[in-house]
Amino acid sequence: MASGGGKLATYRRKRDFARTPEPSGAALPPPDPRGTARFVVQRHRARRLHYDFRLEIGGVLVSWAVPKGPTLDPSVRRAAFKVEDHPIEYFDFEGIIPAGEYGGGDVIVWDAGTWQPHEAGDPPDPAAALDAGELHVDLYGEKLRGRFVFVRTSGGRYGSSTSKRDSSKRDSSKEEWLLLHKHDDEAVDGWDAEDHPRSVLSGRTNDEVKADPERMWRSDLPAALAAVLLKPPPSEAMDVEAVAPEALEELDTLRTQGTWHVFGRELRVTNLEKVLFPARPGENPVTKRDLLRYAAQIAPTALPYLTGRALNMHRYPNGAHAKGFWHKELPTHAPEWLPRWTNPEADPGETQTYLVVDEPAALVWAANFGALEWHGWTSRIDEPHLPSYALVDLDPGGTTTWEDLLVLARLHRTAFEHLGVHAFPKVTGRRGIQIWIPIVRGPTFDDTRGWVERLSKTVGRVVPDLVSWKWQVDERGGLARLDYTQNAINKTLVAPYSPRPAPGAPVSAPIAWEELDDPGLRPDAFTVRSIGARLAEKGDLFAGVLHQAQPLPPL
Ligand SMILES: [Mn+2]
Repeated sequence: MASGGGKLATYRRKRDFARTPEPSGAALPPPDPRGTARFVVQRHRARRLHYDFRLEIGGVLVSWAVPKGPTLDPSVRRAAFKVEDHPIEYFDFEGIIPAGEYGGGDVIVWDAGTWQPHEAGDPPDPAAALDAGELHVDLYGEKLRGRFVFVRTSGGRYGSSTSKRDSSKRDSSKEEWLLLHKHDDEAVDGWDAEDHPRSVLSGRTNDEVKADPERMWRSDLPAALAAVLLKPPPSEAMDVEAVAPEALEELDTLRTQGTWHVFGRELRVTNLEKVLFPARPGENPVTKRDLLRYAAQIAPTALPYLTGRALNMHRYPNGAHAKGFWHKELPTHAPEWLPRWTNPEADPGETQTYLVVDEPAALVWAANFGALEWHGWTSRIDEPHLPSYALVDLDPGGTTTWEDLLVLARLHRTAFEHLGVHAFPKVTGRRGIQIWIPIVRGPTFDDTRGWVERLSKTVGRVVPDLVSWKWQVDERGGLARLDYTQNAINKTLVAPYSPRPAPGAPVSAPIAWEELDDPGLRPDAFTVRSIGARLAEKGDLFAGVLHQAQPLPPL
């Protein structure tokens, strides 16, 4: 079995070293080698065009360069040259490799999915099959499907100069292999990779990625850090301009109500002096005017997480100290310019038409409507049944301390690191922590819910005294719940940067993973008054949720 040893061990050591004391990831089982693992094919224009075919085996990406690309045509055999194993972090890399470096050029994620070994022993041992020079795999990708065979033709055990005894020391990167597709239901005569040139990750071609790359691979850095973002944060990339200073001045000149000209719209605003959030000690209370100002100021940052999604509004028209209620239906008196979506599947009596915050003035309108909390759907309106995130909700119980919750969050951090999954934490603004995992669209809510359930149950088994799996709050004995059931259509978690109904107007704030080790971190520390300075200092720590969509690895 190939292992994650050798040079990859260096990456691992560095990453583990960077972490302060935390529960060991050793409690988590490695991905089952008999189960389904991931594969990726990257179209790589280096000195010569080739396709890098990578299979996840034993914690690394076992790789071949296929000059003409894989094909579904069973009458064609492609030459495939074994190259060095790549770190798992390379799995979803798309971008540029600097000229002059090894492999300098541009890379797209041409296909990705999962695979299973076939006829590789019982239990299957794909690493041993590779060593023996023949591996049969069933691929479940977007482009590549059906059974493929890798066969070594030279440079290995059956090659000219290498004896069987030397096979463990063989330099496998010199091997020549053949790649072919079997005659099966997925075979397509005349199928050519070059006729299918777009990335399954971004929909872009190599030319388009080269012209406007988002990431660069820095091979001098540890794999976990090597994919360097080249783009500005999405708030800027989305081209929502900051609210005009004149608009903020106008808001301050309005008395208790009036017409506000903001983001190119005329908004009727009311009750501007009303206190919506009681004061924290030593602070002034937060009025509706303050909330509208915040909505306008945060819109460029918050909008990328809300656009294209139905919005469930949590309204507190009488303030955070009174009872709130869900309001999903866009009211008939709403201005005509407000973007909206009518759910074609809504039954009579269910919400028909939702607000969609596709422009910044729509967020200000929602705030004026008393929507203190903003909950965008997990799926987009163009495919409401396909989530774009998987969600982990660390929901504290009555006896769960903040330290307990941090233990749970750190265990999840270890799990994601172990799996090579990009995941992004935020504090809720109340007592909890959520983790959002951006995914390439495809899995259903059943899939994401099952995946998060398996992950969280594995984590929960490490600390059974902290976690309850009971459905009813009063049966949980005050323990925390790892709430995978939020992965369902029209279930929502509070959006990043949304205010929460509590004194001082705390907001749900993205955090860096290392902040879990900051003794000063609190789940409700950041408010509508302080989040701006944090953003100016740290940027949008959630940006990867928008940019790093990934397939979920099998669990
Ligand atoms: Mn390559």
